[in-house]
Amino acid sequence: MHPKSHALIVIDVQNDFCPGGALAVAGGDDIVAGINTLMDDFGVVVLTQDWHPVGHSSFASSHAGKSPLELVDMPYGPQVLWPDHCIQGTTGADFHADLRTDADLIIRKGMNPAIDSYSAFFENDHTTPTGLEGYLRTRGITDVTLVGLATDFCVNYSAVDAANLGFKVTVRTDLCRGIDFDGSLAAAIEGMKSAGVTVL
Ligand code: VGL
Ligand code: ZN
Repeated sequence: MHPKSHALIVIDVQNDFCPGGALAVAGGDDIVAGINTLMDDFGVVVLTQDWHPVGHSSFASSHAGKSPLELVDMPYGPQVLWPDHCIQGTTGADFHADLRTDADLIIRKGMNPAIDSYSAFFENDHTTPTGLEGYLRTRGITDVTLVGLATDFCVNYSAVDAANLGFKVTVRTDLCRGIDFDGSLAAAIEGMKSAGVTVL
């Protein structure tokens, strides 16, 4: 059992990121049982849920002539375009049916139509907070362990933001799965390590 000051953050274990989903990550469902077991070791568990409105600006379908995995320039910088995924209220946005949801907090992100939000802490403008930092600090959390989907996007951005905010961060890569588009997985591992994240 970890001390009460150490929280588990489970990133986006949702149907659309699992095999058969709109933005399926290979083996995304393989990690569910291990995450459920790991929850027993933590006094504070947070789940995140990617939760986009219809027509979200991160969807290729919202940009004429663009396909998924193409880049567009947004006011906050380059943005990868994705297939429509995790639309609010759809089955694709639901947590994997086997995932334990008896968590302390479920935080939703990606609701702003104009800004994507990979990180559980900030939208992709790196400025607009989700409120998770305040929640963790007021609960006395100093350490966080991250698991979930996808290693190279939402887990990566969340881990780096947490480290930059001063939390002691561990990523359990055995309980994560990546998209690995154009070398993104290796780059993410390097980026997390340089930010001071312990990558296991
Ligand atoms: C994610 C791409 C788009 C993720 C979310 O959870 O890693 N990736 N939206
Ligand atoms: Zn998304």
